[in-house]
Amino acid sequence: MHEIRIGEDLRDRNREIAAENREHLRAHGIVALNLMSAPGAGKTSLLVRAIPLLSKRHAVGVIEGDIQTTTDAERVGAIGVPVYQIQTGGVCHLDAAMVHSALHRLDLESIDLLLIENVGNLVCPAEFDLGEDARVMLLSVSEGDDKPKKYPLMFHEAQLLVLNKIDLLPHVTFDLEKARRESREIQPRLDIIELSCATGEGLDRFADWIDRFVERARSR
Ligand SMILES: Nc1nc2c(ncn2[C@@H]2O[C@H](COP(=O)(O)OP(=O)(O)OP(=O)(O)O)[C@@H](O)[C@H]2O)c(=O)[nH]1
Ligand SMILES: [Mg+2]
Repeated sequence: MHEIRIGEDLRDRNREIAAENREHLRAHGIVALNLMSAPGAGKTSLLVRAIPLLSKRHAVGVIEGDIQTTTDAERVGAIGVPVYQIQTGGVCHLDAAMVHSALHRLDLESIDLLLIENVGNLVCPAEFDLGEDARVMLLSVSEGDDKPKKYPLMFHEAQLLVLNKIDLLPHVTFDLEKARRESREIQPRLDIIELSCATGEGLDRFADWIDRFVERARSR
């Protein structure tokens, strides 16, 4: 009973800080996306491949969340966009307070699209609102087509599902149609894009989705 109350207090406090982050971002005209997936599904690879396309139309900034190391921030920073690394020190997700402190360290005047790479985990990140405008979930075909049903919350909370590593389809057992169908059973409004960060196939569709999303978010 006591433990449940602590969990609820934490989540209430997180929601309050997330609302502050959302206001803070809106005040600076920044649209924010939260990228979530299991470890290794390709979040950093997608950032590295897509940011050069996105940078033609948006001023991109990145928050990198990792349990340890700064390797992802270094990979993304090498493209030349502002990056702030959060090392959670063992915590399995980003929370709104971590993003709040990152927002105070980034130059928000020079950004209009903020991409947040969450810690690799199919469970915990879905429970923490960061103040983002939308959640983008990645599922790579090497993880198995049963994941939507096994980890429904993350699929339910996402606006866009990226099915990544489609270059591996000839080598793995993954039923794309089943993954699409079962994801939409969980979230009927889910947009789905298939792509490969290795070959670049589908990256243009991802960049177009972001353009349309940013336009809609701005006109609200
Ligand atoms: N074949 C193939 N490999 C990919 C693709 N996308 C990413 N990878 C590889 O998958 C591995 C993990 O990719 P990352 O981009 O580091 O994945 P991540 O989701 O950022 O991982 P964490 O930050 O650890 O959660 C790397 O070895 C990538 O080169 C893809 O489309 N096809
Ligand atoms: Mg990464």
